[in-house]
Amino acid sequence: MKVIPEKWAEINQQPVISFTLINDHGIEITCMNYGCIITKIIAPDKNGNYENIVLGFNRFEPYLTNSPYFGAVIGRVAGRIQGASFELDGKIYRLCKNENNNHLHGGIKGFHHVLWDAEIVEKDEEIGVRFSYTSPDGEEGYPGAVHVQVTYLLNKENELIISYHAHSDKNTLLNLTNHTYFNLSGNIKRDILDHELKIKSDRFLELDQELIPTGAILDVTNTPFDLRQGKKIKDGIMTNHSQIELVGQGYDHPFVLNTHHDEEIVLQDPESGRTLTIETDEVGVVVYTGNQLQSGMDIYGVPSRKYLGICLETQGLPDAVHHPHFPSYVLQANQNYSSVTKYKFGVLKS
Ligand code: G6D
Repeated sequence: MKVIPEKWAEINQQPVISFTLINDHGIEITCMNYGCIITKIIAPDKNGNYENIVLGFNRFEPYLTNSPYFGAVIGRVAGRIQGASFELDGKIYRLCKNENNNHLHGGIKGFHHVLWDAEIVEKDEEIGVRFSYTSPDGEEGYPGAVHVQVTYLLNKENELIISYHAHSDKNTLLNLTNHTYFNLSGNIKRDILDHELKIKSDRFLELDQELIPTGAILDVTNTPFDLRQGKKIKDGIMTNHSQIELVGQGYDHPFVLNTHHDEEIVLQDPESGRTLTIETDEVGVVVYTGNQLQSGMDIYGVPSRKYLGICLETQGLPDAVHHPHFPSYVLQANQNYSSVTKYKFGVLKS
């Protein structure tokens, strides 16, 4: 079990450091202090071939200029905030409009675009990196100075545990997630259409034309969103369901989880035999099938295209600040924010 730090680049004369976590079974996770971005995860297939299972870039620069949030921690608020404004304690806050008339994924200088402090963690049973950042009062239009800590730990059970902790000196909003795109085929040999996804979720959120929740919480029964028994991605999205068509012929939807720490999300690729099991204490997960992945990016030597990766962004329900019946993501002053999501890498039993 070891952590290998390596200087990768510089930004504003500050070093961008990559950290490679390696456990005793050969699982490797590479991340960096810019955006807490996960750039690579190496895991075995059913034949013991160790290959990369996430989307990313071979060079640092595309992460600065042209990344669809590959591998990044998203904040202060993941998802969209309608009209790029919200009211809190009787005051109106105006955020940057970085997607048409709305605010997406924490804005232009969201947590994916800041340099975090990093501290290596080495324990007998787990190793990793603790990233920390203090977002100053008013950053991207949000109230409160918020101190955030994100810890990645890799253990001997082939689990990556991401834990988030934060506190603010004023009432504010906080809804953190990780935006890694997974592709279990290995070295991006294929797209994710033949991956199978199982989610213990009876309900999902309806989206409007701007991909913002309408407030309606819909039953998955008899829809392509019923993933309770597992479903091939292509069988779910190659349908004419209005919500599937709305987001560009795919999923880009928040699912409300029925349960926690109960293998509530399982992604698998039958051809490689790789599995990814996700457990979380978060209320929901946004499933995004890379519907808007454009051509023109080099993803570890593979030209970018639609459906090349799938995001499973465990988080609060998007735009909750405008939907009182959604669980709130208001962080009260001096209240402790904490959240944990566990990713377990495995192979199908032959
Ligand atoms: C698109 O609508 C999707 C988002 O959910 C995703 O996070 C982003 O692309 C990368 O805007």
